[in-house]
Amino acid sequence: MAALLETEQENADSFFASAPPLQDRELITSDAQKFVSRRLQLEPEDKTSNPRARVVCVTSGGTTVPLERRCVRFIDNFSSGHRGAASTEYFLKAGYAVIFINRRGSAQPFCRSLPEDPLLTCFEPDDKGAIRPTATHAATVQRAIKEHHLAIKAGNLLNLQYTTLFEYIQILQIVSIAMNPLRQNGMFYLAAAVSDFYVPWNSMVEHKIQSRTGPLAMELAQVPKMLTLLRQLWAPLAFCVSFKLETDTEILIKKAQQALKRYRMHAVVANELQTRKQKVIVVTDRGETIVERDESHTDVEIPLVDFLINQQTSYINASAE
Ligand code: PAZ
Repeated sequence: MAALLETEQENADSFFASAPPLQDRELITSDAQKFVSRRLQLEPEDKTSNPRARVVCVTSGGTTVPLERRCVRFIDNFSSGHRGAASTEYFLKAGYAVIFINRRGSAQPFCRSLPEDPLLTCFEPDDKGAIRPTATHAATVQRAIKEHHLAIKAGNLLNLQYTTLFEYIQILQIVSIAMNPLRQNGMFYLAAAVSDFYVPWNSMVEHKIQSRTGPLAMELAQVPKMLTLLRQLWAPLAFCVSFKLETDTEILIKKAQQALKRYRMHAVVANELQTRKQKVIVVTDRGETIVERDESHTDVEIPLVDFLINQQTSYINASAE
């Protein structure tokens, strides 16, 4: 295990050394640290069962892998961000503070029921030219704006955005290290779809790849296994949940079990592309639990978040013994 960690550390070091510097690095670091320290200062009476002492980092959306430094073309990973946005709402409802690391332009908490182009669809000018929500959307718009502002104002929601794989991994590292002092009260809920392969920055061409040179052959490097570093170095005591998406149901559970073991996750949420909104299977070292949305067709994230909160409570209680 020590040798594996050393290799992953070396891979990660060369990834970070060659990655383009993260814009606003200092600001993101201080925002994450301040956000966490507010929770650490809460000092609730019973830290073991009080969700208000807890912070969850929800990752959401898909990372891009640029093919050129002045990026015109990129490889993308599928994720609408719905899972992450919905889960953020339910964690907030349960009393958690949420650091929401999400892909720019992907689904946002409280906005899921708004149409795709909310600014143009949900608002209209009145007789005097003032802009107001349309009658059809007024209630939804008001609820979305009110709940979002409430969460931000109360210091319960921190929104950090990425586009590229380089940004995602650097932000995740900053947030993980900032969350380390929370110990077992930290949770990682890693629903983002993260690329397994990338073009290292130091071997990437500067300008747009030209098509006149014929077919394009590229070698992609493997992304270092950041989950190993998160679990063993960045925030080793936090409760850690990763996600496994497959399109072939035959291999889904096996892959999730492998991830559970390899990265020492506390839970792996297995889901299949077509049915991901109806059903997920949570794999832990105690076996598999099917979690489905109920007959009223509410979000599957309601029972999923609930299940994971209970798992974290058991983990905290067991650590306190
Ligand atoms: O974002 P979304 O709601 O469209 O989909 C969620 C998901 C399928 C991306 C997520 O549940 C997931 O499985 N993420 C990890 C993907 C992976 O295996 O890399």
